[in-house]
Amino acid sequence: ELSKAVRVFEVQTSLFPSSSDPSRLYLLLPPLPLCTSRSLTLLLLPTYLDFESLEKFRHMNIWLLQTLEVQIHHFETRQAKKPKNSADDLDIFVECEVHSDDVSVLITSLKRAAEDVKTSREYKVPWFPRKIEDLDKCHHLITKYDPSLDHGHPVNTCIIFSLHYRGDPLPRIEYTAQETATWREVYRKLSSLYPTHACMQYLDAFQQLEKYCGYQEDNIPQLQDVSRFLKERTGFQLRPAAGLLSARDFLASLAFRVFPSTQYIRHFSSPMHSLEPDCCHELLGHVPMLADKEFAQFSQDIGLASLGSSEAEIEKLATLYWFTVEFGLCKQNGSIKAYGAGLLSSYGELTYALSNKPEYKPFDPEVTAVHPYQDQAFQPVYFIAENLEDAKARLQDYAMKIKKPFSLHYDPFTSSIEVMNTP
Ligand code: HBI
Ligand code: FE
Repeated sequence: ELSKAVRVFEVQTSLFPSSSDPSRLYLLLPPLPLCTSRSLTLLLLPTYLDFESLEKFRHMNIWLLQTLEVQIHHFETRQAKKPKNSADDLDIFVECEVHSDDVSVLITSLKRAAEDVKTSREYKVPWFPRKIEDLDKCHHLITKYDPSLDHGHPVNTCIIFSLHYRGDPLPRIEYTAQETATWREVYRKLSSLYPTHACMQYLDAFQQLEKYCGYQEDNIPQLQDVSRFLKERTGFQLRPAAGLLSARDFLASLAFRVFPSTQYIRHFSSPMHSLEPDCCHELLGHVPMLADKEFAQFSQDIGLASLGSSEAEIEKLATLYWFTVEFGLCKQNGSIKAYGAGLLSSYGELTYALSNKPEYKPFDPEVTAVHPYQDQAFQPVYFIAENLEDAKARLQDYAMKIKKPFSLHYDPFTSSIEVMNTP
C-alpha cells in the first residue's frame, strides 16, 4: 500500500520573465495515509512512507533543498480528488520555487523517483507579483524616456526619479511657472464642464480634493498629498511612473490598489492635448474616481483578473479598462455622465462623448473586451454602464470565466495575493 505512495506527480511550472529568475513549481503528490497537516513538512514527510519511498523521498529532499536550492513556500494536505479505496486518502500539495534552468532537471529527477510524472497538464503561467514590493520587479516602461535627449527640461528630475523608484515616499515637485500656467488652463476649461458632464462620484470627490488636497487652478497638487488622501478613502495609493507601462504591468499594479501615475506635465505648446498620460490626466481624470469605493473595487478587480492571465486575456482586459476606466459613461438620474479618466481630462472628447453624435452601446464585458478602440482620435463608440455597481458585478462575472489553474485571493491586511491552487 504505502510503497505506492509516491506514484504520481503533477507538475505545473510558472515561468518568470527571465531565465535567471526562479520559477514556481507545484507538486501535487498522490494520496498518502492520513496525517495532520500541522505535523507535515516536506522534511517530515518521509516518516509516513515505507522504507523504499522514504529513501527516495529523502534523496529528493536533500537534492531539492541543497542541489537546486529549492524554496518551499507552501505545504498542505487536501482531500484526494478521486479517493480510490479509502475515504481518508489525501493529496499532498507542495509549492516550491526553483530556478527556471533547473525545472527540467527536477522533472527528470521526479520521473526517477515516482512511477508516473504527469507533465501533460503543465501550465505555463506568466509570472505575476504576489506582494506589493514585487511591483518593483515589473514596472517596465514601453516608451523608455532618454534623459540625454532633453537636458534642461524641468520634467527630467521626476522621470529619472521614477525610473529608480523603489517604494520611497513620493517626491514633491516644484513645478515651474510655465507648468503651472499649463495646469491652470486645463483646470479652468475642464472644471467648467464637470457640473454638467461628470458623474456624481466624480463631483463629490473633486469637491473634497479642492478642500483638502490643493486642487486649485494656481497649484498643481502634489502626488504625495493626493496619495495620502486616496489611501484614507479607498486604500488606493499612487506610485510614480515614468511613462506608459505595458498593459500587463499597469494592470498588475491595480490588483494591489496601486495606481501608477506620471508626475510630469504636458508641453505648454498644446495644453488641451497629450497623447501620453501626464499628471493633468492622472490628477483630473483618474484621482477623483479612485476616491469612490465602488470604482476602486472595479479597478482592483480588473487588476486581479490580469494576474497570471495569458497575453490574449491581458489584451481583452486592457480593452475593458480602456472603455471603462478611461472612456466609460454611466447612467445617472435619467441622463448620461462620464466616469472615464480619458474623458474627464479632455475638454474636446468630454464634449463630444456626451453630444449624441457618437455611437453608444450598453456595457457588456464580453462585447466590450473585444471591441476595437482608438488611441489617436475620439472613440468610435462609448459603452454605457447602468451604474458603477452593475459594471462591477458584470466585470466580476467576466473575471470568473477567465481560465487559470489557480484562484486568487487578495489579503488586504498584508497587501498580498494568496494563490489557491486548483489542479
Ligand atoms: N501606463 N502609465 C500608464 N498609464 C496608463 O494609463 C496606462 C499605462 N499602460 C497601459 C495602459 N494604460 C493601457 O494599456 C490600459 O488599457 C491597461
Ligand atoms: Fe489613464
